[in-house]
Amino acid sequence: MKRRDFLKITAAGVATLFVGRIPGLGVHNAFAADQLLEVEITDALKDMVTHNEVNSAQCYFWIYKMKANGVDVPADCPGPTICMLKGEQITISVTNSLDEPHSFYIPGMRAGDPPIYDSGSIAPGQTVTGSFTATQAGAQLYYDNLNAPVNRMMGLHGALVIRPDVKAVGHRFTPYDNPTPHVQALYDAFGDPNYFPGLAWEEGDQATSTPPFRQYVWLAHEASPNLFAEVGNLPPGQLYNPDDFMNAFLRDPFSRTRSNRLPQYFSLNGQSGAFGHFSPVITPMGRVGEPVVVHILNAGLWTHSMHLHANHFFVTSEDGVVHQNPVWVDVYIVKPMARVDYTIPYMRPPDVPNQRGIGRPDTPLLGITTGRPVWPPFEELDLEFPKMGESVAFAQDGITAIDLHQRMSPLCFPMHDHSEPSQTAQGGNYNCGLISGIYFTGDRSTPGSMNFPMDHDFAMMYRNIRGISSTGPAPGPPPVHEP
Ligand SMILES: [Cu+2]
Repeated sequence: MKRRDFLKITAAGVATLFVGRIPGLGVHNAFAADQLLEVEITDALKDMVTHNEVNSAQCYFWIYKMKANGVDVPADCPGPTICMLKGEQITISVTNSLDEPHSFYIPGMRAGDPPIYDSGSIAPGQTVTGSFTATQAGAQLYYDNLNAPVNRMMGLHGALVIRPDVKAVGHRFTPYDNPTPHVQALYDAFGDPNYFPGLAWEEGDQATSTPPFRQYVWLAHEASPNLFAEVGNLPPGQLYNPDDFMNAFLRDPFSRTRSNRLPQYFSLNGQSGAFGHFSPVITPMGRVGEPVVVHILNAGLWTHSMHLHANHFFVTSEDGVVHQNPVWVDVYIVKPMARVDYTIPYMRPPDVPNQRGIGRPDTPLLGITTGRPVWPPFEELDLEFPKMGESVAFAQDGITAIDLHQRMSPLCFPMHDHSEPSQTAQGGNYNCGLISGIYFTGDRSTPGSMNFPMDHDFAMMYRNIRGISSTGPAPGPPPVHEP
């Protein structure tokens, strides 16, 4: 088995390539691809989430390794996220450095649309050059569609996000070039203080490092070190039978020694557990009322059911089709190869509805469950556990008083997957799998709430975002703890 590259585990997350004029999202490893993208199809050995001195925990992958205008993009599985504005063009040159035919393929955004790009079969050692124009807005996978699903599952996949370049007169931007009336109405309501007291989706604010068009990609995949090594060890030119691959990956009997070929690692954007949860390109960080859209792409063979805490989200698009009536839910099914957009409104958590909606000033403000007002957020304050000012004693440890109450902001809530096997690594280690979260970092409409105490994980996330923002201010001292 060749291992042309070695990928160390990192909390940085998958790199993002911005083509042309897209404003920076303030994310790690952001490159402007501009025109020329050189892609090499190669292989790599990667440290996995449980890797440490005792447990080597590595996995073999096939990867798309890229150069943007001659500059190396950090290699990983999946490949970099490519962000484009509708109308922009990219020149792409793909070289196959592996031993069997491979491809670079981007299907159309909607079923029946022609492919955005198709390199066709690229022989070992061969280079295929072409170009494509971003003619449809939305999020889509790029992947190797040969010997399906083997080549894609081995790691040859990544995300492409295309944003509309114009909006309808009198309306706000949505992530779509064909929004339905209800999705348009939802995005029009963002930024309206009567409904969502914060910046609209298309609005940014450099002073607070808040980018416009806040978008994230959750690219789901799962890896089997034993099966992937088996594929990598085949003699040059020999293909792994796809049916055998599916059977091994999904139906191998369980074993206590990890010798089976079932997936052992479940990831978002190639990251698992804490590495995913603390990655600023995976876990959204925002302020009350300031929406983000999360493009969920499932490159794997597993069905997911991703549950976001703190906020219900609107499912605004599915498989490229914008929903007529975006449902407002807290968990939604994501099948293999499915594409689902979660639009997260960033309501103040918990999103306790009043009698006619969420905190609208012109409607009765009584909470459905309590009959008490939902604004100011007494319910949230009451839900602090334990209540503010109360202390907990651990007599057996000689500790008499610890104030354990959880504050309002900054506060991180989890996103976990209701498909339980995905929450583990190597058949154990719960919470080492496909997870993410959502951070609330204050409320710009409430005086004083932009100054908050820092804790370690929040400070790390905040530094990450401020430190690498291409358009925001230089990193400054962290906000101070209010007395
Ligand atoms: Cu849940």
